[in-house]
Amino acid sequence: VRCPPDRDRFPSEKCGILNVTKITEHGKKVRKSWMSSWAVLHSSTLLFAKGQGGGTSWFGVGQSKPEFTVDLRGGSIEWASKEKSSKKHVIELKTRQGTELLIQSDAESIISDWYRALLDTISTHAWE
Ligand code: I3S
Repeated sequence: VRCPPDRDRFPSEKCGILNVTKITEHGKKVRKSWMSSWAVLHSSTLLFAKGQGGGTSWFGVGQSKPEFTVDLRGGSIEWASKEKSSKKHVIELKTRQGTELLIQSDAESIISDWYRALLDTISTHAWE
């Protein structure tokens, strides 16, 4: 996995391509729309940017724009139940702002690493 080229502008503890969809926004259910996205974890922020052409471009560098950022402070994660998605290896991420996301990868090792990293981040920033 190639990480963002501009490490000074976009430093990251972890990054990679994941499948992601919102399921709730500001407490309201929204229609699922899975997309493949660059995920970048930096400090207590998780940022998703739509990849282009296999992930070589990066916002600020190519045309892709940041899609959305998630503030992990006060958030929570769990493995999603079967009712939430028919996909394998799905993490449900809830934010304090009332946004819920599903994050998925077909590769178990990749998603397990993300689970650990997100849990670490959430624990570290829980009381901010
Ligand atoms: O929870 P749902 O409604 O079964 O989610 C599926 C739908 O979002 C579906 O889109 P359309 O209903 O717009 O065709 C997606 O293609 C599926 O991937 C969603 O289910 P999974 O189980 O893959 O999260």
